[in-house]
Amino acid sequence: MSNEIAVNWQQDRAFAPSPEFVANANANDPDIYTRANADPQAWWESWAEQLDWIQKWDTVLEWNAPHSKWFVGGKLNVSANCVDRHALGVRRDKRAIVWEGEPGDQRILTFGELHTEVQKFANVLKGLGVEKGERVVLYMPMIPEAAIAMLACTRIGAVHSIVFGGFSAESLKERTNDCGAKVILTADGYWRRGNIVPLKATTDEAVEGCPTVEKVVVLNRLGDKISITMQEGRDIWWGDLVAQASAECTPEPMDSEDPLFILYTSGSTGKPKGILHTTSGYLTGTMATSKLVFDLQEDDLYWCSADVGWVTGHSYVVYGPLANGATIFMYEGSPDWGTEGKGGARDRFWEMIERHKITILYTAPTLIRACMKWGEEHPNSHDLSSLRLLGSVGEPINPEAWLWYHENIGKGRCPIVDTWWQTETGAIMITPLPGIVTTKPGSATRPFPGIQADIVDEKGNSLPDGQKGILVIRQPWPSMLRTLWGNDERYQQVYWSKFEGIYFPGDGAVRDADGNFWLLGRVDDIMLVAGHNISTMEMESTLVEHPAVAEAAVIGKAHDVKGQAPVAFVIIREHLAPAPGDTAGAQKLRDELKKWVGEKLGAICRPDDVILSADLPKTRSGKIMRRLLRDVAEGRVLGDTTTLADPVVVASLKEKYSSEEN
Ligand code: 6R9
Repeated sequence: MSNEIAVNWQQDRAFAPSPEFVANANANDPDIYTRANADPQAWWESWAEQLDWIQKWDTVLEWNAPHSKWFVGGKLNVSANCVDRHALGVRRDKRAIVWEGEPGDQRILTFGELHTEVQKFANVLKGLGVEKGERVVLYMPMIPEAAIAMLACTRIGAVHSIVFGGFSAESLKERTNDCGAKVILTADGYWRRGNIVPLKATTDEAVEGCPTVEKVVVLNRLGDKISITMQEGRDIWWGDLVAQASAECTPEPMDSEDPLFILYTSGSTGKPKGILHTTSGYLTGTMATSKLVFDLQEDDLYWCSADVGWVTGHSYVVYGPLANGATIFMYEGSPDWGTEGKGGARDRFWEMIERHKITILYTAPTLIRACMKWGEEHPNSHDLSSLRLLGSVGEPINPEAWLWYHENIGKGRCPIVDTWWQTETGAIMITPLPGIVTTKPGSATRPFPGIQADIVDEKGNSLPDGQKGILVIRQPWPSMLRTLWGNDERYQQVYWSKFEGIYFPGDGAVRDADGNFWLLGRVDDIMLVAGHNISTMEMESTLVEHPAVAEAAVIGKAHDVKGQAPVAFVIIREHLAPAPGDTAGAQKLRDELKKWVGEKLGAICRPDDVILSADLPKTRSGKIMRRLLRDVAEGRVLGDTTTLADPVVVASLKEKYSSEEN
């Protein structure tokens, strides 16, 4: 790849942790890195020792690339580690879950109460005939029962597979059939931006085509706000089952390598991949990273805003924090909806942080950029002084968005942990430890202790600092995926065939002279313009540095001479956007942005086209889908749009593209 170093990852702005933060941090000794990396197996073993085991392991790791087994011979139960050991100890009356619904309704569950609910629901599952190793699909809103059901599955050794509640009947059907689930857990519906999302109706449509499904359990979330049909013999009310269930259920002793859950991620092509995680390695990895990366302390109120339908919701809403006995905050709805049905409120997050005194916020760049677009008056009208740590995940965070987050939400006081990882990695892989690492806006900084990340060229040779290349992980780690459900061949081909015995995550990266990693986006998204590798990330970040730009997506479109030509789709901050119909103003802004990029990154990066857009096509977890933007720019029929949050966005961009092309 090209040797050029662009401005964005040469940021000289650096933020060292404050002495006050360092003094109380769970990790504040830099030697932790040296010790962990000198003997990663001993390091992971020291974390596994902090779990409650029914039977201890004999061997830490068996590695027959690309298959790993961790803590071999050990037995334990995930729900016992996330709930029982707290409920039966000093945390019985400590809050485990603080929940708020979109309309403003609230619930609190202590560890003691969670213990009861999990056992009851575990008995419900048993009563439905679910046995160890069998699959249960969850198609649920962000309500405490989602966490209860996950933990109940783990208690009896059932394998859960969560399908995000915003997915279609077709997606639900495909995933349910792929894992062969016996039971689907759902709700009548839930609230989203004041609208009802009719989960049960969608489930009915899906289950028509799901021969393995015997029972559908339906939670009453909306009461008389929705009418649903219950199919005799198949559909049962959640509440009725729980009312009859015993509150005692002994946790099933699970083998370290017994399957814990399957989570489907959409590949850029082909059908979704069923990522399989197993019991002890996953729990060890999520517990360790939660404790050190989020610096969880006994009195924290920790909020990870991800939905449980994504891996972030698995690892950092439920398993990691609860394994540490932390109090988690959960919110059902959208960030621009007020309590009591007040629409258009763009301060809901900040209002809840103030009201609940939330101390840690872990969210995604897409949310931060939306808030930048909406303006700082929203966070500024709230007291955010309870916050002490901020996190980011899901996409590279542009330096400008990082600084906005730091100044407007963290008030310059809270460390930011930009955490790079994947559904496949199970736990955070590259991240600052907030009490040790000096952060730089836009860099995920260092591999977590015990993780051997490197940057290589196409042939797999390590690259020196400052050279853009391909991110790889050289050694196995406990929370790594074990295979793709029912398709080990695809597992080997996707992750292990590019470089023999080395994990290939599919992201580009570069390391700076201080050893910090800068993620450059998916390797498929990196452009080759006139022989130069240009990352979408560096161009997008340069655009976001312009005062008028809140968000940008850059793609390379086929070009006769250059190979690829950069095309930028940008969202303008609302108060600086040209008025509708002001074509001269829009043209001026487009020219200015082209010039801006050309001056900052060099003429080669100057976009051929700049499209001013109200929105960008995103997956439902908020990642920009550049593949579809390439289809738009190259005038192709749009590829698969089923995972889009809002298909209208890309359709209207397609229309706009031809009129604004220049
Ligand atoms: C946790 C999650 C994984 C892909 C990953 C990368 C991108 C996630 C990032 C990041 C740069 C970060 N990604 N976090 N890129 N910096 N902090 O998002 O899992 O949905 O499987 O996506 O997301 O491209 O490969 P998943």
